Amino acid sequence: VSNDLYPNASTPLERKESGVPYVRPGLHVESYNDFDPLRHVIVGIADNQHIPEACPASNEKIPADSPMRGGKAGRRTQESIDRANECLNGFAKQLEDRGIIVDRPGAVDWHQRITTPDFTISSGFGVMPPRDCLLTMGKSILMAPMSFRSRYFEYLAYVDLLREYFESDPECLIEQAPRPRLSDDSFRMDYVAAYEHLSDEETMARSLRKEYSTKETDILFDAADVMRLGKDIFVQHGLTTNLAGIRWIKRKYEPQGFRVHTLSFEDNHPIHIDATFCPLRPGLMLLNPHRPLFKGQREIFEKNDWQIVEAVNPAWDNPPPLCYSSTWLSMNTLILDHKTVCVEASEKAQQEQFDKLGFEVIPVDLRDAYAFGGGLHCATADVWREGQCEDYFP
Ligand code: ABU
Repeated sequence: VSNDLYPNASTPLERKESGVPYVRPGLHVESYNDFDPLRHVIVGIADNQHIPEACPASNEKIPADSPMRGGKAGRRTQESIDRANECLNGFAKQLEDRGIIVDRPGAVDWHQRITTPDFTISSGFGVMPPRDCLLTMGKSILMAPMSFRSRYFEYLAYVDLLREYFESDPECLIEQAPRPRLSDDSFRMDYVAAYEHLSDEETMARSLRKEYSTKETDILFDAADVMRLGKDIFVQHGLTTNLAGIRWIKRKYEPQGFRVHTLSFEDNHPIHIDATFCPLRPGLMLLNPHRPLFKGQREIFEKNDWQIVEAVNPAWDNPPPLCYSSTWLSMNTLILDHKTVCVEASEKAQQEQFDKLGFEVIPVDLRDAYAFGGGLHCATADVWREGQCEDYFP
């Protein structure tokens, strides 16, 4: 892959040429939540990003009137890639200036058509956002079985980095969830065909009945549907995570002492929990007021004296052009420790809310990278946070 296409990617050539995975003394992999002191993180890159053709899973997420649904497939403009990288690199620098180690994903040629025995699609997606692909659970990092066909090979961008982590930290384990097939049998194709003609009320009714394009044929989840709170893991059932995925997470992690809970929200496009219900520090959650929790699902938090506060409205009425996410990326923040939070620079009301909640707020210019896969939490994946696996819900 040409380095010119991936100026921000990691894995310098000399590491590869030596043929020996690079060992980084002192490197540590461990994280149990999203709020303990952050020491090491991966930040995504926008290099060579494409808008793939819509696929059965992405179709449900792309707004009916969006140009991404049809004609816009292809490489994003160089101008937009450069601007997104300016934002992502600035964010990485702000983290490094605070002593946090930052890694970037590696280069994979996303321009190529992807073909497996089960499907074919115009291109890959890119290497934003790492949060969807990588699930750091304690001392292991798991590559998630994602449902968008364009993201089938996204894990390749992390293989070299993860190999380094494995060689550098003798306790680190690298894992891969079962690979899905993503054939037409994996999806309700009638639903896919009908989707763009459905009203918001109809999509909401389907969502409340838990009917999504994804069937239960494959084991599917995005790592960003998983919220880690020490011994408790909360997983959102929705567009990108099916019940088989949640059962797999249960069977994998419960024998290790974790407790896995399913969460559902009144949301007509439930995708990724990190703009819906976000842990801020022990005892405090931020809830999207437009996506209330299903009845009975607040109890575990309230019984354990956790406060749930509603997020203030986003600053913007619409997401930026060619963006897959909603305006609620306003609450998609990166917490650096129990008192410090990175918030998008234009989200003044969200910054004020954090200020009142007792946080030092670090504004980060990231809106022009939103279209590449999300906000500050989406754009990152934990490698190491200090702290242990606490029991917050005894
Ligand atoms: N990846 C987070 C997107 C959530 C949202 O669109 O609200």
